[in-house]
Amino acid sequence: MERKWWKESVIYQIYPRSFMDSNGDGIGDLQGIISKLDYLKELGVDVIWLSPVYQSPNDDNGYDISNYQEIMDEFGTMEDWEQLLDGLHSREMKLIMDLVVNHTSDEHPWFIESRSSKDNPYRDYYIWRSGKNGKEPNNWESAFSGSAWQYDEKTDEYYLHLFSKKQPDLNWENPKVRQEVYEMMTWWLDKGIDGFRMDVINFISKVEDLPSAPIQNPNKPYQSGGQFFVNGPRIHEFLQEMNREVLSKYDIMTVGETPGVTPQDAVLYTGEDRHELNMVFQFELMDVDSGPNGKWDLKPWKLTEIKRIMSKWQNELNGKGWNSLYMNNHDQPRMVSRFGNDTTYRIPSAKMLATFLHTLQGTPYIYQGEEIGMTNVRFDTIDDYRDIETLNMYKEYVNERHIDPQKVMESIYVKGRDNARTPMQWDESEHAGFTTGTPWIAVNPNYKEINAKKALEDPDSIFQYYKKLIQLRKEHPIIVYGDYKLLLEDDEKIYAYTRSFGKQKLLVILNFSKDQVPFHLPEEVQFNSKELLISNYSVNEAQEIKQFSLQPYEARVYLVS
Ligand code: TEU
Ligand code: CA
Repeated sequence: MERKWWKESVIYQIYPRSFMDSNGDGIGDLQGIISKLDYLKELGVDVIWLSPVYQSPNDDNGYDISNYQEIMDEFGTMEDWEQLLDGLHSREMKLIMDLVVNHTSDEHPWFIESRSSKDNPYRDYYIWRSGKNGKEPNNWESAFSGSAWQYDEKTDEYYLHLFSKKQPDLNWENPKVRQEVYEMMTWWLDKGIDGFRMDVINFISKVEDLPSAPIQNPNKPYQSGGQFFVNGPRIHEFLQEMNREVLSKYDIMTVGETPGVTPQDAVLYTGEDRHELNMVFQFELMDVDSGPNGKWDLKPWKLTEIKRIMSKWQNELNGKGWNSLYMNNHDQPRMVSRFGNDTTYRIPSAKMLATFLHTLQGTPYIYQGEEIGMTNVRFDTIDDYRDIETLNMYKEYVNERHIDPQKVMESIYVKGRDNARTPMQWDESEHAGFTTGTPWIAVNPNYKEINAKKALEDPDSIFQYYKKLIQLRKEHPIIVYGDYKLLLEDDEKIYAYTRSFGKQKLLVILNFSKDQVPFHLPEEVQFNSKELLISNYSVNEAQEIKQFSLQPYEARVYLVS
């Protein structure tokens, strides 16, 4: 397998609106990020993935772009952006930008032109259809509730929006759209960025005649049309064209956000001979605690299910593609609350989960605040929430489907995206040092106990543990490239696996439970010598490990030979 810098990197995602506010308007900004570059360098991350900072009306907090080549006013100026890029490069860190080209904002000049008349040259930059018997062109639902179609009076047609009404889908069948996107990408790459994270990039190719979906969920007026646009008919053709026209000309990395992707698809997206992308974000792990009616339909996860999913991805991409490794981002609840324990065992469980993500084969992603064990939030009322996905769902479930508001709030507490969007907790001063003004969304009340300042001062903090994991990845190629093999497949509390690389073997033992559990080393794992690389409890290194008792959420990594 070829060695690549993006395989050996650790990537840190910044959601700029919530990272650091430098001018007291309560909204994070580029100068705020610049003031924290030494913090990021201290952590030891290699690449920063910056969520969108382009001009946007912020209907979906920047994922609705009205100008791809201007910086959002609230975030600062293009000069600030240049200063950020220089600040990263001078610290030997790289920058990848968020590419959102499945849709634009409805305030983008292209859409303003497109909606102005049926024969406008930009009409076919978007997906317009006449209604059927006074209704939408088909029964697809939007990810943000309601129909995926919006009626536009002026030309008596509907336009498609898989997300909010203010996020009209671009028509990738139109070669002019593709050309415009490639020119914009080239413009950013020529400014010196180091790659892209590509927003729902596997949605851009839709089945030509946009057929209605079969009724899967009878108690919903609209149905998921996913089978007609997830990994659509021309997706590989489009990505290979994008690679040929743009990506192949630079030493960069790309990661596709691909809901609904399988490992078989991922081999097609990330195989080095495919000339498409370097890696993708899979969603099987993120769906492990969703019931049949989607993410808000809460279901407890099972460790054996997590093992099945992650082992499949480790094994099927080994030598054929490349994994991204994440449990957190701006769309997901906080991992220590979801997969660990955010009360009694917050610190050991956060370290255990970090050990999991950073000892698998693939590129690990850290989402802002994960490195200090930030947790989910429970605001008292829906009025404290900001995310369009949450607010639209609340209206649909409570006002239209008359579901008990408290039950809906419980789903929001567990799965809402604002769990990840409360301001980064820097110190114990007011608003956690994020802003001197009023934050756009309230700070999690636990900031006095959980903040970066405390983490930097505490040698046993989650931050220091992440720093050590990142360092280990640099020192031991086996962690990046070693072959994965699952152990104890049926154990519902212990997740153990080995990584093999030449004569070396890594043994990873993780207790995913709050119980003290006996561990028995499987016969198949034979070795003469062992070296403890990292653990989240103090361990007597001379201790025999053929069988011993694991503490709650205990993690151990041994290098054996
Ligand atoms: O997310 C795409 C996506 O699938 C989300 O709908 C996600 O699965 C869902 O929110 C989980 O609850 C991308 C961006 O990451 C997200 O922030 C945007 O809202 C969305 O695309 C539209 O751009
Ligand atoms: Ca600001």
